[in-house]
Amino acid sequence: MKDTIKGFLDLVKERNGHEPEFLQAVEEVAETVIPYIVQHDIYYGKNILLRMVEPERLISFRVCWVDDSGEIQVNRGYRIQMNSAIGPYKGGLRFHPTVNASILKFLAFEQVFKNSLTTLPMGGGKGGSDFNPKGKSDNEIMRFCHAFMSELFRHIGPNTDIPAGDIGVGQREIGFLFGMYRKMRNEFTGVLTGKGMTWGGSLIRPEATGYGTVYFAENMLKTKNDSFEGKTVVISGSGNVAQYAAEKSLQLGAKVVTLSDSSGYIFDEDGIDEEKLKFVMNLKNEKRGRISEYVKEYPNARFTKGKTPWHETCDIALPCATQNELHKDDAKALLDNGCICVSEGANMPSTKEAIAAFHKAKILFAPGKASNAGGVATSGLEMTQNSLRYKWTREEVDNKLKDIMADIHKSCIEYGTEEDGYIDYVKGANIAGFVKVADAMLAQGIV
Ligand code: NDP
Ligand code: 2IT
Repeated sequence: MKDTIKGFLDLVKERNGHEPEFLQAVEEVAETVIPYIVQHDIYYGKNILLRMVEPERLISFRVCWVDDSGEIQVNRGYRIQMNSAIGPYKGGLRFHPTVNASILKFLAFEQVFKNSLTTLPMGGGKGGSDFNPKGKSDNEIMRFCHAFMSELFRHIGPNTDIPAGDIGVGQREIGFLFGMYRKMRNEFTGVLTGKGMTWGGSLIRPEATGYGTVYFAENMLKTKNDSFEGKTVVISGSGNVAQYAAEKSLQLGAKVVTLSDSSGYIFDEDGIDEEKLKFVMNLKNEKRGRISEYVKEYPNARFTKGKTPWHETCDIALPCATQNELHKDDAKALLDNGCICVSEGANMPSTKEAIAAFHKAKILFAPGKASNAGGVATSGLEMTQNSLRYKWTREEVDNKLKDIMADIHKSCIEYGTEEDGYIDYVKGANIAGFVKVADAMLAQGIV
């Protein structure tokens, strides 16, 4: 088995040797899925995984725009159309200076499995740009988004590829992107998700990723007859996912003690309650400030510069910032301090070594492709409402989200339960996600 996995990974490395994040995501899937393929004749010998690691299409384009000082700026735009066997490409857009083909291919690859897990008919894709939104004026953001969409529009559509938000892309950016798409096509369609409530957006979509991450953790805790009530929660990030993961944790009776951004983290021993969270939402979403400003408003809290929050004591950890933000020594600190549950809100936040440590200690650990799937699932529900030209209530969407997270949890149990009863959610999510896409690919032949 080891040789088969190594042979496959050697081939993938040969083709993608300069893409570390992509290789990391593929390796995790290969290690759990190849043993399953070998045991199942219908998948064996058909190079299905080899087909799945090659994007169906990789689009890279120039984005030129003029900044407020009149200077011409040039950025790189991408869309990775990874797999459309079970539905149109679906996945977010990331605007961040670190964006490159490796990061977007890892995200697109993960998205294929995640979207399959949601139970909805969505293929996988991802895109974005190395554009840095930090410090840009609203007008600069608008000009960049318009320039970006003036090329992307020819590659996407409501039945082809439906982008959404990710790091650096929220409702403001989706608005500017949607405006240019509508103008170029002269069509009002559900081509993007995460839209505003008066122009085709779905209730609960802004909350969905964070809420879903907590719903998934709730499902995991239930297997141990446990809950969020009275638990201490450590959260990284302070963007969309982190904010709503915090909100739902509070609603379920937990105490949230940290939030972070790329400059450091804040620790509030008294707990970040609803009022304090409102302050954070205003600070990050309206004022576009830094998390360190929290301690000016709440002097009992402390700010630790340049560090992540994993060495603070907690019962539950929710990494909600970015990839590879939780390393082996962080995992060790969490375990030493008694953490019993880690639910990933971000994509691939835990390194391979950190996951191995969680598995060895047999704590509850959910990989992002299962636990953060509530965001894209609710995007799927937004697409359904757009097609129906109808709008569900908050309760309707929230109940569907809860059901989807429970279904994903069930799939992980089905494919990930070990002989001793421990649930390996990584294995469960990878195999369950794989089976649906592989079956569709087999049915459709070699295309
Ligand atoms: P936002 O842009 O709203 O927030 C991102 C947060 O993470 C900010 O606090 C940001 O800090 C921090 N962050 C970003 N990059 C880094 C970095 N390199 N090091 C440390 N901190 C960093 O993004 P989202 O909340 O939407 O996304 C967060 C994560 O969740 C990502 O991994 C994304 O892929 C994933 N995700 C998002 C979904 C969604 O629906 N939005 C769905 C599923 C997953 P700073 O402001 O300093 O950059
Ligand atoms: O990583 C993700 O799942 C997202 N950024 C959300 C994608 C979407 O299409 O809603």
